[in-house]
Amino acid sequence: MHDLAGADPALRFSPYCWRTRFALAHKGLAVETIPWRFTDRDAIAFSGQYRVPVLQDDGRTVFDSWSIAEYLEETCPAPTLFGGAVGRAHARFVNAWADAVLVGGIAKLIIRDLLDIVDPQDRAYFRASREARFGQTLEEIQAGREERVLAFRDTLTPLRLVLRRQEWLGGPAPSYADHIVSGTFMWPRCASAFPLLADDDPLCAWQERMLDLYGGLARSAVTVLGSHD
Ligand SMILES: N[C@@H](CCC(=O)N[C@@H](CS)C(=O)NCC(=O)O)C(=O)O
Repeated sequence: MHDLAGADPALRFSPYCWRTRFALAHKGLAVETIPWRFTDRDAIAFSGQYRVPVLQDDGRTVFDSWSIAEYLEETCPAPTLFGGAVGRAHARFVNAWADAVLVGGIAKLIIRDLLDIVDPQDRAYFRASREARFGQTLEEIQAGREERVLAFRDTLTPLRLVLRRQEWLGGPAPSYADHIVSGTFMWPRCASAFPLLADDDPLCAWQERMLDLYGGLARSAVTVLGSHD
């Protein structure tokens, strides 16, 4: 699997690659991750597009974290990621919500921090592509985050309401819905020192449970603050 890495090849911070890492671990599948940088376009040209994750399995190439989750569910049905067709449909909503609300919200809080951890070969591309997308400099986008983070935290209320009633978004056991949201939170956890959640946020308990899953896969991830172990 090609996996986005920073200047430190051990620093893996893509929200989409983390969704796939969790999904593979859920299935009990071992994976070799290949560090990839934004400007390593040639390295994944075989997939016909230029975004990671890209999974190669048994001669097949699958890209896009959602498509990879569906591929894994098809090729390796148990333990299930979705819990059936209805669960898959609901997870599709969670995926869309995470991409639109969560990724967008987090980006505006940490985007300048990302410049400090991307590989030097990626810096000019990262700044130019993101500034073109947002129509502002990275510094302008991130400015005022100490106040703005409060409104971001409000957007997480649906998660708190669900997790007040059940241990996982998947109900009694983690499902791909948990991987989507937790994978997205791995992005700021690994790439930025900015505290996204307040210490007393009830979401922290769920996040701690996610960090412990799969032999502490996420807890042992390298972050800008070093290993959290
Ligand atoms: N919808 C895709 C999005 C993948 C994506 O945007 N990946 C980012 C890394 S987090 C990427 O490869 N970006 C390439 C670029 O910005 O040039 C998925 O779910 O996998």
